[in-house]
Amino acid sequence: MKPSRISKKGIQTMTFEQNMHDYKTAIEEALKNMVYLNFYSNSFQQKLIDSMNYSIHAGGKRIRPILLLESNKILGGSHERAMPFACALELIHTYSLIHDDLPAMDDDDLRRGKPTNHTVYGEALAILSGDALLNLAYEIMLESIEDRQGIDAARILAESSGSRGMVGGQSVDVLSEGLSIEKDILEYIHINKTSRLIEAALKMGAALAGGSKEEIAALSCFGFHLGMAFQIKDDLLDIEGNESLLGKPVGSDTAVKKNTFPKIIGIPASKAALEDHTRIAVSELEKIDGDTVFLKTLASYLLSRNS
Ligand code: GRG
Repeated sequence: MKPSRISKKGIQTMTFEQNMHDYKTAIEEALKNMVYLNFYSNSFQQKLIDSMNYSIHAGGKRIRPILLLESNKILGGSHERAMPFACALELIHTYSLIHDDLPAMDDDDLRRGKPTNHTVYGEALAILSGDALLNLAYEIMLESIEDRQGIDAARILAESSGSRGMVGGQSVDVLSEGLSIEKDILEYIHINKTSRLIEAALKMGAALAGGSKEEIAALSCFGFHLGMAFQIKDDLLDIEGNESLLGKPVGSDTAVKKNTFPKIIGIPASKAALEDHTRIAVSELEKIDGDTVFLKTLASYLLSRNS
């Protein structure tokens, strides 16, 4: 990784785009090298492995593992040690998208610009590949745990993605479809369905680096608000986005009568909430004594993203 400019803080940093690209390449490489996904080639469960690989390598933005690796880096952690945890997080995110697209949930045909997993491999294999990715995530983390910090990181992911986090949020989302809900329920859904995993990324990276209580709290708070902004932006893109850039149809939330921020509080208030969450997120970084320029730029990149 070559440094290409000097930041305001006088620390040599790469340009944001180069940094994103390098992180993404390293994550793609680590995901490709996961022996578990290549190991069983030509075996009886080959179709399952193909289906898992299909979604993992379908071209995600890798935002969550990037956030994990950066928060770990800011606090002086080891990139190599954090990478298996970053991969585990991306595996859990990918499983959630496969299951979210199923006919029993959002019933979507396109994801990341490609046919969804169940439209290619069938519903049964899509369910099973999601299950297998979830298990693989824990297998990878357990094999990488060296100390208390690794245990903490794995526990954060387990809690944030389970019934008190992402799965809990998804359950309320599914059950409230077509119903008229209050803003606090909508917030519960968004906090848990989307924000908790983004917050977990920051928290896991900080825990792996052995960050102090205050540092972990500030990075978590950054992640929480960034996650909320991310979901509100997703809701807005479903109304105002461009289908070919998004890689999925626009208007699908309205079609399935989903409860979204624009539906409950309107588009102008949603845009204001998006900016508020981004501003609060960035202000939390002032509490960190390290180079947070990349995270700040990433927050404004997500605010203006179109995919
Ligand atoms: C099925 C247990 C279970 C959970 C599903 C993540 C989720 C919970 C549902 C996805 C619904 C959705 C589209 C929410 C909006 C925010 C979000 C998670 C978008 C997808 O994440 P990106 O944009 O996707 O990071 P890529 O493809 O870049 O990885």
